[in-house]
Amino acid sequence: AGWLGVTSGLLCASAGRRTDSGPLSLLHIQQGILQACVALGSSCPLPSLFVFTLRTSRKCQRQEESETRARIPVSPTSRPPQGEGGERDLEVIFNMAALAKKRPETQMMKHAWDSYRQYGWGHNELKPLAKKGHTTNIFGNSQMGATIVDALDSLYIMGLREEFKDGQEWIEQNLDFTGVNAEVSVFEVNIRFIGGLLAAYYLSGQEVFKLKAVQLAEKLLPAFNTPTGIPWAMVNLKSGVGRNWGWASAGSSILAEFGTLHMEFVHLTYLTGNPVYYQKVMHIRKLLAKMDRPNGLYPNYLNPRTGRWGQHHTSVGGLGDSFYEYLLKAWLMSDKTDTEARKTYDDAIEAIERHLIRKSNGGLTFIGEWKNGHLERKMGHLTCFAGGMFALGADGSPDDKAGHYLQLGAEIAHTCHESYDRTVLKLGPEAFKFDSGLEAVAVRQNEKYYILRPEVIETYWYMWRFTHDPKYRQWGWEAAQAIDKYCRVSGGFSGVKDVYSSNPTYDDVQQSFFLAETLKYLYLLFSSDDLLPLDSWVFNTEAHPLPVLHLGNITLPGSQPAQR
Ligand code: DMJ
Repeated sequence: AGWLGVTSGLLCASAGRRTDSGPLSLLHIQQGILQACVALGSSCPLPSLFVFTLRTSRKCQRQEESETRARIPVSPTSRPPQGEGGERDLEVIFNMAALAKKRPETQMMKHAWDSYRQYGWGHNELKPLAKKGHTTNIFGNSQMGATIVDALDSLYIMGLREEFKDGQEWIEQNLDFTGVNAEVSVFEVNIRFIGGLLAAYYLSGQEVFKLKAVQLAEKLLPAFNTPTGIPWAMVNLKSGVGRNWGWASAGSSILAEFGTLHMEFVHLTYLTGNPVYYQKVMHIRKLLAKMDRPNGLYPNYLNPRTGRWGQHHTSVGGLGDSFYEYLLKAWLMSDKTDTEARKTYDDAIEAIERHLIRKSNGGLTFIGEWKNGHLERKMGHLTCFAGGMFALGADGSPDDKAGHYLQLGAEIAHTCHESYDRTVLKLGPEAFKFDSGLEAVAVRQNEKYYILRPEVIETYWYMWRFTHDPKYRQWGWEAAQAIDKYCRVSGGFSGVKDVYSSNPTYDDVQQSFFLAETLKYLYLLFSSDDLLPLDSWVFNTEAHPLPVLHLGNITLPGSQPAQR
């Protein structure tokens, strides 16, 4: 019985769940240890076993807390009509989530938020070492509180009530786009601000979030005034003048930018009844469908004046990534009625598998980059999200290949875990190679940094949801511990410049996506599947959950009747 206790503890520790035989108590496991030690005599490693017991008990306790959270009623399908009952739901969720506040992921969130609150409030991001606000060119010179908007739904889900209210108050009083004379990235503003506001609206029912999302979307619309309707990468929120990044091939717009608007824009039309948003993104889709694709692949660059591809560079990481993600998610978000999106996704992935996915000599599956007919055997941290995407798209894939795509997802998760495990800090580099004897390691100094990115943990979470293999929780826990150990500073969390150095320097930026994505995916990884179930919610590329639209016979303004 004693050893059974220890074994059960091990099971609980590795799976993060209670055992079938019922809840474990600390006493139960301690009894097991003592009995085992009596049998082992002087060779009994009592101190280590005691440490193990305490750790195990903590993990089991965390699981029980997350199971309590499972009862949180967050399915959007059961929401009261818009604007009614939001406050009541809020109460229920926050009360039920009281236990969640003790969880390590929540504590990390609190440290990140409190630091931003203290030193960077209202700025877009935080410099956690300098202890002041941080601004990047993606948001121009604005002070639009990107971290507040990006973090809202994570705060909500984690039950951080005061913090959520504080963020809401700031938004009500300060988030006003009318006079903002800043040139912002259309893509970044869409995924972080519009996505964040819409998710906060759907979760809390507070009208203010919807209102602000629509006001902001209006300001982005001039970006679509190009000869082809493919939007500019940047737009000035005041003048409406748009342009592209200077570094992009031949004045092109970027596939992952103009191809990552669909989810938010369809929701905007759904919520407002205004067809314009839906029409803008469907126009992009139609235009792409008519174009020739070299080797069946989508190049990352498209010129919005001429409608021609720029450089033939295809990537599932930076510049390409979320275009593929949004094809799949458009289908999921439409309650699987948007079969055109699904078919486009399947065709794109088929070509990617043929040309970009390989196995290294050491047996690691990787996704390379296609440059003018040549495969570069390098994979980015950003590309690691694809493990989760393949798993999410497995169900519904053609030719009964569900098992194949789930397996591919698992292989990518494994490769990305290796990229973490082969570093000194146990944090993943920005890019890693599979060449000349190299396996999942960065070579160039400017590829060795980790900037609090979420993609690997995102994939662990999807893989956990679809397989319940405890290794994904184990890997997520390793990453959480490494972040807490090496990226935590007194003024928040910072990226590090070299994951292969035991004494790394900081980049002094607390990215808003750390609060929106990295910590949210970690939290979800250790929560029950009932929290934001994947048949009711679809996460935008910034981890903002948007509900599946069960439209039935209703048609969106500007659309054709939905076909099953
Ligand atoms: C996030 O802003 C989004 O996930 C985006 O799609 C690309 N990556 C960053 C975080 O790494």
